[in-house]
Order: sequence, then C-alpha cells, then structure tokens
Amino acid sequence: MRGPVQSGPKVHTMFRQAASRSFVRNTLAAQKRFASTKTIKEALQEVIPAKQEQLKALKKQHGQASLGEVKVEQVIGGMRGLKAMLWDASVLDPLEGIRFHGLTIPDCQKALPAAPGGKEIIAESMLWLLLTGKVPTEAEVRQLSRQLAEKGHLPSHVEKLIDSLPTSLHPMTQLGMGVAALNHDSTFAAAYEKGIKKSEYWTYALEDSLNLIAKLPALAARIYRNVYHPGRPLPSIDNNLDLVGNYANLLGYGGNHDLVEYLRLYISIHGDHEGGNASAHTAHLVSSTLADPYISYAAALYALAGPLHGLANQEVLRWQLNMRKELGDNITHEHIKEFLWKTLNSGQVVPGYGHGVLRNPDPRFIALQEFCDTRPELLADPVINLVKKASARTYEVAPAVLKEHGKTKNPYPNVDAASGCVLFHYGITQFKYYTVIFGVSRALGALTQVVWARALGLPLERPKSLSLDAIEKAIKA
Ligand code: AMX
Repeated sequence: MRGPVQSGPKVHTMFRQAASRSFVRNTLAAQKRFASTKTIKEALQEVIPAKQEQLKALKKQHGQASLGEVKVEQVIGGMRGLKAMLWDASVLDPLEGIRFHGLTIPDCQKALPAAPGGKEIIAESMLWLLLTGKVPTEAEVRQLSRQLAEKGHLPSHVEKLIDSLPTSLHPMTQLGMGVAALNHDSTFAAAYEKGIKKSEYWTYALEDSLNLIAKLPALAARIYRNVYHPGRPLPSIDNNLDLVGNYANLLGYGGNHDLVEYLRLYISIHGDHEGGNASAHTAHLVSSTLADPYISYAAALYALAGPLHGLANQEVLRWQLNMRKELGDNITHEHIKEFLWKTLNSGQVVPGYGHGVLRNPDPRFIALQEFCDTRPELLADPVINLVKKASARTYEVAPAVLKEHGKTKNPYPNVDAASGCVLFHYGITQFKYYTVIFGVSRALGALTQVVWARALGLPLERPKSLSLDAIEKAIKA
C-alpha cells in the first residue's frame, strides 16, 4: 500500500478517500456492535444488589460470629494474619498465591481477552473481572478500551503542575501529586458537596475511578518524558488502542511489540493482591472517610513508594546490578551465595525475597519468568541471567541462604525479583521509574474496591488502638 500512497497527490487523495470510507464503515460497525454490548457500569449495576443482600444477611444473622482471636503478636507485629477488612475481588493463599474472583493467573491467561494481535491479558480485561466478578467478552473489553482512551488526556493544570516539578523529584512523588491534583474534577466530590443520597455514591466513585485509570498512562508517561527525555514530543492518545498499548506509545516504546505485551501482562497481574497490602489498604482507609477516589489513590501511591512494598522492584535491580559490577558476568552459584551473605551481614534485606503473606514462590514471579522462557533473546541477556539462567540464578541460591539466615518466614522470590530486569532489557533502564508502572497497575484493584465500598455502604474505618500498658493490663485481666 505504501508505494501508491507516495507516488503522487492524486493517488494519495484517492487513497485517503477510500481509507476514510473504510474508517467510517468500521466505526459504524463498531458502534453497532458496541450498542448491543454492556458497558462496565451496566455490568456492575447488575451484580450490586445480590452483594448488598449478602452483606445485609451476613450482618444480621452472623454479626456477632467470631473469625478468630487477636493475639498480642499481631497487634505489635503489623497485624499479620488479622482478619479485619472486607475485600471481595481477590484472595491471597499463602501457598498457592493470588486468585482474582477465584481465577488463578494461568486461568486468567486462558480466559481473559487479549489485545488484537496480542496474547497477554490486558488491563481492561482484568479491571472488568475485578470490578464485576465476570469474565468480559471481547466486545465488552474493546468498548471499555475505547471509553478509557477517550477520557485519557490530562487537564492542562495537571500538565503544568507536572512540568513545573524538578526532574530530580522522585517519579513516585510526582505521580502522587498529579493524581491528587486530578481531584479538581472529581464528580464524587462535586456531587457530595451538592448533596446526594448514599445509594448513589458508587456511581460517582465509578466515574472518578474510570477517569483516573484512563488518565494514568498520560500522567505516568509525562513524568517519564520530563525526567528522562526532556523535550521529546508526546504522541496523542489513540482511541483504537488498549490502555497499556497507549501507555507504551506515550513512553516511546509502542513499536516494541514484546515490550508492549510484557507491560500488558505486568500491569494486569500487579492489579490486585487482596486488601491488606499497604497500598490497597491505604486506598481503602482513606476512601472510607468519603475522600474522593483521586486523593484516596494518591495516598495509596505513597504507601506503594516504600522500599518494603512497591519500591522493591527498583531496589532489586540496583542490587542485581551491584552484584554484576562487583562479580562480573561469569558468576557462579558460590559467588551469588557470598554476595547474598554480604547483603544480609550488613543488616540489609535481600530485595525481591520474602512476603507478608506468601510462603511459596510468587505466581506473579513465575508468570513473568514464563514470559522470558518463550523468548530466547531475553534468556541471553546477562542481567536477566542473574535472576534466571540455570548456571547462575539468584533464585536457585537465595532461598537456601535465607533459610540458613533463619529470619524470613518466606525465603522465596516475590514478584519484584524479576519484573525490573525485563524492563531493563527492553530499554527502560531508569529503575527509579519502575514503581510508577506498578502504580499505574495497582489502581485497577484499589479503585475497584473504593467503588464497592461505596456500593456496599461500608463505614468509616476506625480500628481500636492500645497502649503498651493497656496490652499488659488486658493480658493480666
Ligand atoms: N531479606 C532479609 N531479611 C528478611 C527478608 C529478606 N528478603 N524478608 C524478611 N526478612 C526479615 C525481616 O526483616 C524480619 O526481620 P526482623 O525480625 O529483624 O525485623 C524477619 O525476616 C521476619 O520477617 P517476615 O515475617 O518473614 O516478613 P515480614 O512480613 O515482616 O515482611 C517483607 C515482608 C516483604 C517486607 C520482607 O520480606 C522484606 O523486607 N522483603 C524484601 C523487600 C521486598 O522484596 N519487598 C517487596 C514485597 C512485595 C511487594 O509488596 N511488592
């Protein structure tokens, strides 16, 4: 097709007219198809009444039933294992890992629609599943992609804010600021100010949440551009692309199909990890004050920015690259063992290992490793080798060392052990940016539950705290 288009103005015009007719035909066909397809709001509206009934019955019939005792070690030990919050979309089993509405990651890889020409789960499919509990059809997902793309641009005040920040400010700090500033246009906050019924809260929370998810790629990509490629023009959003396809384009990597697919997988499977993790829990807590979804998620991003949580993916790469710098490329298991002990003996944690709940290798880590297994060029990369290759995998050495060290309850890799190395291979070498990608992803699960908390009318979160003296008194009583 390229030859005739470039051969003369007349042919060019004819081609443009034909292309435009075919575009109109395709758009009309798409509109017709979408007209008979449920929107995500309609799909959610259908499932809300049954859940409201379930909650009402549970409260009425079993409100006083016990879910277990509270131990002193839980109160002073970061509330591990304490069953204290409602989170419907995903459940984390210590041995098996995460299930999204009952589906494991491999189940999702089989059932959830991919992008046209792609194989990996896309963010819209995961969002639909998390929010409605249903596997969407391809038409539903395409419609959602278009809906998000159409809302994807940033308001000018947020562009100006981000452009005014020093490039030395951590990208996660910038992301949280941009998300908070988007609350200028919160429909929830505006409606609340006007006065709305509690039963309508969820519709505004949904509108804000979809708007925020839609705008995250443009916001996150603007931060990347400003910090690492100042002056580079940002392409406009393509209404025919999925959320992550657009994100990759805006980052400047849209032409690399494998990276786009990796980002789709990465962003879908990081989307939710039940409710107790620090970022999800923060969104839930803040939104329980009826703060709008934007500021609730901005708060969550600052929890994600801690090195024991989402920042670990940047720390893993820093640690692996230091290992390579110190030991060179011909690293043996023995070398890795020594490096691990050096880290532990200097009082630091081994980033990418251990977990607050998991007691086995993280299935998200496994899914990302399998992505590498199908691509020989990834397996040949020395940085990925450090994590993966049979002769020198950190994974093959670290669990035994951590067991011998004897502190961590889970000596196995978590998702962060591998995720950054693949980004590094594909050219996203700026590891301070990695947690931003995690932040684009975690919005799927955290905001889903903000919407459900409003649909179920959940109250202000307010647990009881105890002083040390009060704990001692309670034990003696
Ligand atoms: N390296 C060294 N020591 C570790 C360790 C690791 N990877 N993981 C846990 N430990 C230590 C803890 O620091 C703790 O030591 P302490 O008694 O001196 O305080 C002890 O082992 C017991 O900890 P635990 O009960 O096994 O873990 P936890 O629930 O308190 O913490 C986590 C979980 C993730 C914070 C911890 O494993 C850790 O710091 N890992 C490294 C950082 C990391 O990879 N974080 C990412 C987690 C996934 C995510 O949220 N993205």
